[in-house]
Amino acid sequence: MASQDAKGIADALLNLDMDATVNQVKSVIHGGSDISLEDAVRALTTALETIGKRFQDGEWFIGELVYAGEIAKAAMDLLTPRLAAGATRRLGTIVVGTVAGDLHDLGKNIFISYATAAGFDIVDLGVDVPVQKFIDAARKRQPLAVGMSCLLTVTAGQVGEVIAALKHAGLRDSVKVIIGGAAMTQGFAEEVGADAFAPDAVTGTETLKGWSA
Ligand code: B12
Repeated sequence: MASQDAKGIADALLNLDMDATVNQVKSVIHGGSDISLEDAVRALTTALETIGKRFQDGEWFIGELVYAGEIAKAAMDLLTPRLAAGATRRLGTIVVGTVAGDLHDLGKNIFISYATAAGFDIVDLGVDVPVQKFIDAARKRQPLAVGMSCLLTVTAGQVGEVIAALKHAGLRDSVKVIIGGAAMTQGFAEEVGADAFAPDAVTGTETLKGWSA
């Protein structure tokens, strides 16, 4: 990664500078930078992780966190369609959403960008997704996998409910389930019968590639 340009994007997000972040991402898209689209996503991911830590350490407050999320979303909205256009092979469809009661979407969106870049077609159900919406999408789109994001321990039960509903609908045998987010662990995935837990977007995308092969 040409570190200066990547650092520029990460710094712009860390400085909560919407214009600078968006302009630098546009420059990457239009070939005015030495770094790739994927490097830009990596830079945004690194900055978001730092921002998460600052919040947990009490250095940053909720207003800053929300605005950082808006900036990251604006940048990802520019990058994701380009990443899709650059993917050469179509690897399958993935239905993705953040479970009911949970509004966190930064990690889900990062995962979507990585999976899109790899060649997956994403059906993004958004945040606060009710169980039935996952089931309806799985029935209609017949995806390779359903991906759930969950960051709150109080909403973790939703993951098991979606898996149970997939079984009840007769869909579980034809669809893989992958989960991620701060409230998820490998042990939890095993407990609720998910096929995989992804600690990060890169690992999640690699797991999907394995299923697609
Ligand atoms: C940013 C943030 C927010 C933002 C969310 C902005 C947004 N648009 O998403 C705001 C300020 C809105 C927010 C609100 C709240 N938050 Co909050 N938030 C965070 C924080 C600091 C960072 C999360 C984040 O975006 N990280 C950066 C991304 C890139 O990383 P990530 O989410 O881990 O995603 C990566 C992987 O996990 C994985 N991944 C994630 N999802 C998926 C899905 C799939 C399918 C795959 C394959 C991979 C994958 O790939 C991603 C990229 O590598 C976390 C702390 C933490 N440790 O997670 C708390 C945290 C999750 N929040 C917490 C809480 C309590 C709340 C609130 C209840 C606060 C409140 N009192 O109002 C509300 C909840 C509102 C709701 N109903 O959802 C707690 C949860 C505690 C718990 N155990 O339940 C945490 C852990 C903070 C803490 N330690 O207290 N939050």
